[in-house]
Amino acid sequence: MDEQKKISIVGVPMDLGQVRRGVDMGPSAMRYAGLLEELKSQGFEVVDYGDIPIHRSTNGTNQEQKLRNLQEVIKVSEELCTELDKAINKGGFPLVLGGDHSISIGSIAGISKHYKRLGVIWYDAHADLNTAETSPSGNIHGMPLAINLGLGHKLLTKIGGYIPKLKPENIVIIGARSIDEGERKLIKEKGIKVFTMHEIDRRGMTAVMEDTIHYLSDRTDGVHLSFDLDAIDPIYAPGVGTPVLGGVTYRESHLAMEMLAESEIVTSAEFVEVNPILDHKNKTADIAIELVASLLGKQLL
Ligand code: 4U7
Ligand code: MN
Ligand code: MN
Ligand code: MN
Repeated sequence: MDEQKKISIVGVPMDLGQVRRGVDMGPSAMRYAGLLEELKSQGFEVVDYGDIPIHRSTNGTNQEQKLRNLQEVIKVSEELCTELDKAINKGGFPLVLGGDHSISIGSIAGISKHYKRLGVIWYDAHADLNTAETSPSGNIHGMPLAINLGLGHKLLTKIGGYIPKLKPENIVIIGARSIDEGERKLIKEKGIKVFTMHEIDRRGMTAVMEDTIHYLSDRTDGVHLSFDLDAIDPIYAPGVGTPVLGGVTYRESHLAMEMLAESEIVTSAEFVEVNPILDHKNKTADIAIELVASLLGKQLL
């Protein structure tokens, strides 16, 4: 990384993309875990833009329907999109703190304006490729990747004023182990590259990351890392809303971040789904901070 590289932090205390309270405290938990201090000690200039305001209506809209809290999610997404667009214009590496994964509708809308062929690494136990039609839950945090592909409710896909934000061939999903029927269909239909836990077990994280880096650097002009902490096994990262057994280990995740740092392909990142209420002594936020540090070039020696 360049000397005195600037990191631009934006928090999104969003919990309306799902039903478990607590993930709105994710940005506080990561700041409390020492994010700014860590980055400064690594020699970065850090600008913290604070948190995007979350607008809550008394009961939430569309509560019983297929897109829970739709109006609230739209509003936050538009604001996050604008804020990130401005932050990128001022220079600096955008680092977004979630909040549930619905925030990536707004973050990728703001970021992909700046790239012709934005690539995305979706590091997650889930594929987040549902639409209202396929979703078993109606929770928007299970839909952001589909929305960024232009699939789903028009009010969500058109955030930022353009559709789509991503091309299916510029996406790599890593760590998936809970994929719904509709998502499986979409992955096959669109030819989306997925390294499930099976590939990680079989070939190892080194090979998976080598392939990912090679694949994306050939075809993209920037890469956004969307890191859902539930990709990591709940033994290490229990503070997430939708834990799934059999995840990526702590060390494998560090290795993945270190290889990304070395490759220098990542141009923005977000860390989402940290839920301090479900956590033990803030350890999931601690892990997130350590992973940010590795991603930004921290080495053991
Ligand atoms: B996360 C789920 F059905 N697929 O759509 C859904 F399993 O951002 C879970 O990855 C989504 O944490 C998880 O509700 C969304 C479910
Ligand atoms: Mn997710
Ligand atoms: Mn997930
Ligand atoms: Mn989750």
